[in-house]
Amino acid sequence: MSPDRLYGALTSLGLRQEEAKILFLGLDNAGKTTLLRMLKHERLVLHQPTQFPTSEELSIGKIKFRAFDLGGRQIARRAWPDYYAKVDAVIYVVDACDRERFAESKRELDALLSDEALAKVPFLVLGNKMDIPHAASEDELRYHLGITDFTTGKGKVNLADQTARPLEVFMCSVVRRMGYGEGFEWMSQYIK
Ligand SMILES: Nc1nc2c(ncn2[C@@H]2O[C@H](COP(=O)(O)OP(=O)(O)OP(=O)(O)O)[C@@H](O)[C@H]2O)c(=O)[nH]1
Ligand SMILES: [Mg+2]
Repeated sequence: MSPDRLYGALTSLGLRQEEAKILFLGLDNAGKTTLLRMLKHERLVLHQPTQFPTSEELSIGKIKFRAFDLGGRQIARRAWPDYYAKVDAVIYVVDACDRERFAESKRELDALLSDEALAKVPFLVLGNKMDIPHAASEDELRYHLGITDFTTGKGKVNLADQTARPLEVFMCSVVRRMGYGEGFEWMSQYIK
């Protein structure tokens, strides 16, 4: 996706009075911090596992929103619920190559999806690391996350006719800068 389209996708976030609050969640090693750094600095940086929650104002073009990177290690996950109030969107990152942990990732995603505090919040699931040849396909990831029947479609939505919680899967590679822009574009339709 071109920077212009990504910019366009995020424009709606910038029209708000307050910053949108977006949580970056998912297991450790999924690529959350790498994505955040890429969005913020447009370059690839290597990271230590995130030990403490961080929050940053992100701007892409003139658009600002606040992103919370809470860390995905088991101990860090315990703090996730402290951040659920007034969330505008959740970006749930999955390592699409780490099949051994799909079940664990599904458990955490299920817990998030069934949390009352996040009941109406749009979820963008990013299947990351598509640049690695044995990465799972989008269908495979949907299947293992158990959300095949719950995703709401990638097209433009009629917000007035919205009964199901917005939930979609986009495959991406943060290191190749592919895929997540389309995901943001989809998600931005739901952020009012
Ligand atoms: N091949 C490949 N590796 C990636 C990609 N995105 C991230 N990684 C690598 O995945 C590893 C983990 O990335 P992080 O961004 O630190 O993961 P995290 O989700 O923040 O992990 P925690 O902080 O422990 O929750 C790093 O070695 C990254 O370089 C990608 O698109 N492709
Ligand atoms: Mg991290």
